[in-house]
Parts: sequence; structure tokens; C-alpha cells
Amino acid sequence: MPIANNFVKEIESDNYRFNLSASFCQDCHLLQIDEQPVKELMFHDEYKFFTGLSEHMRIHFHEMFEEYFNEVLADSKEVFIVEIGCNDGTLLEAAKNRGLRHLGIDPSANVVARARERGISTEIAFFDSTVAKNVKTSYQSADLIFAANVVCHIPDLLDFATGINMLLHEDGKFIFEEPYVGSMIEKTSYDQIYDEHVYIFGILAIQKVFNLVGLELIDAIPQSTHGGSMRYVIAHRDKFQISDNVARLIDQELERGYDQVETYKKFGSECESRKFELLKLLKKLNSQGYKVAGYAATSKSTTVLNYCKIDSQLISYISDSTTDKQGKLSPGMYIPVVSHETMRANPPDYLVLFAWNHEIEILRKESMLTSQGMKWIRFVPKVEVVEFHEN
Ligand code: DWN
Repeated sequence: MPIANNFVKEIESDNYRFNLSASFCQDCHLLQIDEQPVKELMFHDEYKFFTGLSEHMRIHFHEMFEEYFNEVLADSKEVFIVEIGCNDGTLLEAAKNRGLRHLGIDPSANVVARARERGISTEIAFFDSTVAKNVKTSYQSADLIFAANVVCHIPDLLDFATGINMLLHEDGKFIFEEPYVGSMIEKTSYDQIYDEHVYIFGILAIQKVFNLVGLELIDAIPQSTHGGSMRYVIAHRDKFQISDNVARLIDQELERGYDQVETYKKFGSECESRKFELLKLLKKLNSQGYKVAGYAATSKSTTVLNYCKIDSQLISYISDSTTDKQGKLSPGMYIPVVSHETMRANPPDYLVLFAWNHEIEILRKESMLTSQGMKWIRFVPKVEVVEFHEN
């Protein structure tokens, strides 16, 4: 596999490859990839993902902020809010707009530059226990720490949890969201597995990891974002009542066998079936002379394209809103990336919905194409051609 976000200018100009496979540990309940490229190859000053490109996610993060912020607002002390993996500052903008003391920490200088343009206080760093200690010394302990789609990117979970333990105020909360292992299994969304996602978490695993450093999981709330995520709320031990959600959702995990390696073996064979079904469909459309393109050059699409071996014969281009990806080639399979405007000017017969997790937002945006007869191809939760009609 190539680096999921390494969009290149020329064919074969990237020769770095790693072996993408995953294992499940029945003791700690972590599903994790076996080999991860060094972090500097993935997160750097040309990182290609900007959170704020999705309006739906912007609203989601602002609502998330307001929900927890209101709790700490009751205190008269000066509030300090930290976001780990702040990206372009989409979430922290809500803190800044309220004039609150805040800090975003992210290792990718280019996305941080975007956050700074918005007036967000930031530090460029990979968050770990040393950074946590320094932040606490230079600022204060954090009343709220947020992270969204970040913790599953960090290999040394124990050191990470130690850092949270150090930085979190004794009455504070650490709130984070990650793609949920249960959603991935139920939908066979194998594209959640790529270099940046070291882990796909379930509640059993999260509870164990944070318990090891003296923290406690006090709530778990399912989210529809990113194809099915889980929000976890962590606090210092015995500070808050534990929500009933935790026991209920853990029971559900056990009932569904998310603690059993057999479940993951079955998931593996489901992935193989989806791969053959998608290839079969694309080859059929190609032989019938239809023009097929992709919608959104997501990180996830790198797994789909390389795992299924889909090249520009089968998908002639991918349209994407990220200017840094346009004019480049997709990692490994070298499919050209163009703007949505270019795609709309000469639409294909079929569009493969790579950003299936943003389906509602995208269909709303592209309703004109759909009404003109352009068809969509889904590969999650099953491979199918969909003709959407407006009610
Ligand atoms: O965890 C991660 C998630 C949250 O974001 C990261 N490791 C990287 C990234 O993953 P992804 O690229 O799979 O994320 P998305 O949000 O599913 O897709 C983003 C891509 O989709 C961008 O290239 C922009 C594109 N896009 C688009 O072209 N039109 C997205 C939307 C919503 C659109 O309307």
C-alpha cells in the first residue's frame, strides 16, 4: 500500500510501499494494523486533509463543543480548552468566537497555518506525554480536551493516555470521537483501514486503555458521522457518574462478538467478497462503454483502489474539492484528480461515491447531476448502483 494521502504529480514518483494487514488482540480488544509507516511520512507540512471542507462536519463539531462547553461554563474560573489534532481549527473556532483560552495541537504545519489564519492559538507537535507536560506548565490544566478522528492515528496509546491524565484538570473531561469498530464490521467498510488509522476502536478497548492510567470511561455515545463513529467521554476516576450507555453498549459488543477473533476473520472474508463484486461491476460497465469516475479522493479510497486494483481504465478520474489534490494522481493507482467543476462540465455516466460517509451532503450538492440521469455506485454497505430521485 502507498501512503493514503500521498497524491503525486507523476506516475511512479512515489516508491514507498508498506504491507497493510490488521490483527485483533483478544486480551486488550484492539484491532490494529500490523505495520505503520513512520509518522512523518503521513503528517507533515503538505498534509492533504482539511476538516472544514465538509459543512456538515463543521456544524457537527460546533454542536459538540457547545454541548460540553456549557457544563464548564457554570464555573467562574478561567476555562482552558485544548484540541488534539486541531487541523484547520474548525472545532476551536467555536472557542475562539467566545473569547476563550484555547490551544490546538497538530503536527501538520500547513493545516495549522489555516487555523492560525482564523486566529486560533496553536502548536505544531505530535501530542504525547512530554507535550502534555509542557502545555500544562506553559498554560494550565485543561478543563476540556477534544480530539476527533485523531486518537486512532496514535500508535503509543499508553503514552497518549498518560499525557491526557497529566493535562486534564481534576474535574475536566476528555471527549473524543473515532470510527467505531462495530459500524465497520456491520457495513464491511474495509476502507476505514489505511496507514493513518492504526486502530479501529470499540468500547471494550477504550475502557481498558484509559483504566490503565487511572482514568475512567464515563460515557459512550454513538455518532452517525464518518460512517458510524463513537464518542467517548473520559474523566479522572470517581469524579462523575458513569452513564448507563457504557454497560449497555459493552453488552452489545459482547453479544455481537466484537471481542472474538472469529468475528474479524469473517469480516476479512466479507471484504474479499466486496472487492470482487466492485471489480466485477466496474469491468462490466467498462466493457459496455460507460464512463465511470470517482467522487472524492478520500484517504479511504486509497485502500479501495489499491486493494481492488482499480486503475484509470476502470475509473477515469476522481473529482475532489481539495485544491492540493487536484491536478495530481491518486496514490498507487495513479488516477487523475480533478475539481468538481471540471467533472460537472462533462459528467460521467456513473460516479463511485468514495466519500460515502458524506452521502447526504454530497447528494444535496450534486442533485443537478442526479436529476440529469447520472448514476451513483455505492460499495458500502454493499456494492450497488443507485439512482436517487428527489421526492
Ligand atoms: O481520520 C481521518 C478522516 C476524518 O479524514 C483522516 N485520517 C483523513 C480523512 O479521511 P478521508 O479523506 O477519508 O475523509 P473524508 O472526510 O471522508 O473525505 C475527505 C475528502 O473528500 C477530501 O479530499 C474532500 C473530499 N470531499 C469532496 O470532494 N466533496 C468531501 C466532501 C464532503 C465533498 O462534498
